[in-house]
Amino acid sequence: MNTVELDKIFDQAKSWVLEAGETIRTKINDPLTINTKSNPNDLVTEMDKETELFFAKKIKDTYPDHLILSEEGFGDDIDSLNGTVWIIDPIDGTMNFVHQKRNFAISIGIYQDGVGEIGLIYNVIEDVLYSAIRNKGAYKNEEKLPLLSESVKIEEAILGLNHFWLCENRLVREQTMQQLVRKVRGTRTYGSAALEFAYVAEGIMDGYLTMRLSPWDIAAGVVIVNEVGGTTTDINGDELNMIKNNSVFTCNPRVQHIIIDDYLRKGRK
Ligand code: 2AM
Ligand code: CA
Ligand code: CA
Ligand code: CA
Repeated sequence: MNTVELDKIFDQAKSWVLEAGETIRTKINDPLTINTKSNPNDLVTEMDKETELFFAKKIKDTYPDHLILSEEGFGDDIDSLNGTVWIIDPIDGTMNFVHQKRNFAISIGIYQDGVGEIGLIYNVIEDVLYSAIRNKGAYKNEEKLPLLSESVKIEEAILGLNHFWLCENRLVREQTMQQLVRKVRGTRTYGSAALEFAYVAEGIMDGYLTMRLSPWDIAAGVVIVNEVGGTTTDINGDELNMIKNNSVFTCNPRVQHIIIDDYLRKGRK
């Protein structure tokens, strides 16, 4: 696909994301229909489904040969990223959407034969769109994001992670994670993987670490973080498989090796 076509798809995707966000904002105080999925804390609402359906219809009408990989079941059943694939999370941070009515995002990554070409993360309530086209830089609304700082040290880093890392888990020894939490300047937990990627891209967090995410949680974030010189792997430093679930570590490369080598690998169970 040439750059003119990609630019057109980007503009189209952006206008749909803004439209879907506007709909969500309009209905934000309406009563919610909430169901649970894999466990009582794994929530889904009618708004998650309606938003995904909105994108699926638009994409299938406009680009009948494009494929969709998405969370709520309106996408295609695909087992490869051949062709053009829209990887969609209609609401990332559903628990925040339900309980807080803020701190959630629409996340869309567009991949061409497995290569992330476009990323869009829309913080709906704040009306802030993080976006990127591969090799063209990343933006926060209309403002170009600078490359990540080259001077950040682990002692001055802010790391996004949730508290399950400090509980008994099957990946890394709790004691090692406690050492990591003490080593860095601070930690944050926002409850939306897409927003945490956006904050790493913005340089207001230096890394974000998670045990298990799906492709739609990270597809847009990977593209956007990449454009500011950030890097994303699994927690062992290995390449992600964008068609499966992965552990994920996205960060400023200046703290990547020390966190992986001295903590995540050293403490591995
Ligand atoms: P979601 O809101 O789209 O489900 C919450 O810490 C982050 O993890 C959110 O980005 C959330 O995405 C994601 N997540 C992935 N799998 C989840 C699960 N089984 N239950 C809750 N959140 C999950
Ligand atoms: Ca979910
Ligand atoms: Ca998600
Ligand atoms: Ca979701």
